Amino acid sequence: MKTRAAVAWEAGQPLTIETIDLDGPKAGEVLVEVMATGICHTDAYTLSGLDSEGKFPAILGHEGAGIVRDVGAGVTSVKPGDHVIPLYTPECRQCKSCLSQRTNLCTAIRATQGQGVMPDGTSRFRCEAVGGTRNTDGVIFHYMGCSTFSNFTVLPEIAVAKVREDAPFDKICYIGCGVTTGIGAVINTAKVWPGANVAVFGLGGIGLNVIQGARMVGADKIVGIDLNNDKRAMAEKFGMTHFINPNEVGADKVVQAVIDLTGGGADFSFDATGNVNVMRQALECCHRGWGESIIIGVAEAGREIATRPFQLVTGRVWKGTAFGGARGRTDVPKIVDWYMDGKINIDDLITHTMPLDEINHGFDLMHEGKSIRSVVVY
Ligand code: NAD
Ligand code: AHE
Ligand code: ZN
Repeated sequence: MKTRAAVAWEAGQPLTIETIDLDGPKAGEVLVEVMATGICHTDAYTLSGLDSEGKFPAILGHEGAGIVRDVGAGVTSVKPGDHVIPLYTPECRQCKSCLSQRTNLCTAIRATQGQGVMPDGTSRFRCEAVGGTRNTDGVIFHYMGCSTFSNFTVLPEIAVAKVREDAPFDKICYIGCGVTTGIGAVINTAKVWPGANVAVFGLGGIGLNVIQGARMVGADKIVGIDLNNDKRAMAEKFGMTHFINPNEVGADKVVQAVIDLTGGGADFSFDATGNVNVMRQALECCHRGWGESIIIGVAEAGREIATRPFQLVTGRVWKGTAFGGARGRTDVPKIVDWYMDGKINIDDLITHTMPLDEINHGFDLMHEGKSIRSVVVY
């Protein structure tokens, strides 16, 4: 079939809207009509060319919601008409990782996903006409197993979460990454306790969901740190109690500022910037003896984190989280319920919506710090 998609032909270039060819679902796969997709900073990171797994040409996008339109042989858990959220962290329930119940990092299809292809090693996307002038064989790669910047996409059955049908696509698409990552980091990874003091570095689409999660579990002080003062009002609305701008207090004073505000250091801190220097600050502002710092941000290829081992010797803990530790097919439908029951706020974080043709504007708004989440509605 034909579908419209925003194609990333090469690193650092704007996406272009193309009509491309999409093969139907093979065994164990489903065809999904994407109804809406958010634009996450990770899409911008890969487009920048600094993702070690970034492949071009590709169809980016991993924060979507849509409707199953067709299923391949052997698919049993969803059927045409079902509403689903694509999962860049699938849940096969059979691999060593899934069975361990110790991680959400399902390994069933991770290798091919990182290579931009489906589990059989091939892509379902082609763009013969334009491809002839831009690449040799017309193949376009998948991205994070999702490619939600295409109106129609094909996913493995284990990479879709079936969700209720009364939930609006243009809001619940955000649960496909940002909402689940931020809230899940608090609940699943850190297990923040009521009364804990929390520091959140980066008040964007992920960090604000960390703040929302921290408030949900009854955190006491919630300190937000961002270079952009315009993020402050939204963060306060979501539960931030104190704000630090490193440009105003001095980057070298941020750690002490958090320690002072929290009476000795944060019980939990979160990096939602992707900056390795910030990750160090996030660790070192944690309370001696028990403070835990959770890395959410994705850093460019080649970047490394550093700290004095003494920071860990004296009891601080450094952890990371992918998709907030959530098991997609199990947890995502519950998070959709939380939204529909008014337990979490998504609407206010979606500051912009736009048609696919204006997707590059969504990236611009993110880079300019003017949006929290932009959502493309097909
Ligand atoms: P965003 O652009 O919406 O927000 C980033 C925020 O960080 C902005 O408000 C920006 O002003 C702030 N910031 C940048 N540099 C800073 C600094 N030095 N000090 C303080 N604040 C700073 O991005 P997002 O969509 O919220 O994503 C945040 C990060 O999380 C990205 O690195 C993204 O790739 C990553 N991410 C990880 C996962 C995961 O599963 N681990 C999931 C989604 C996103
Ligand atoms: N390809 C990147 C990895 C980027 C990364 O860490 N991605 C997160 C999700 S970010 C969503 O916005 C993730 O799920 N990581 C676990 C995994 O298996 O990829 C790189 O840096 O090489
Ligand atoms: Zn994301």
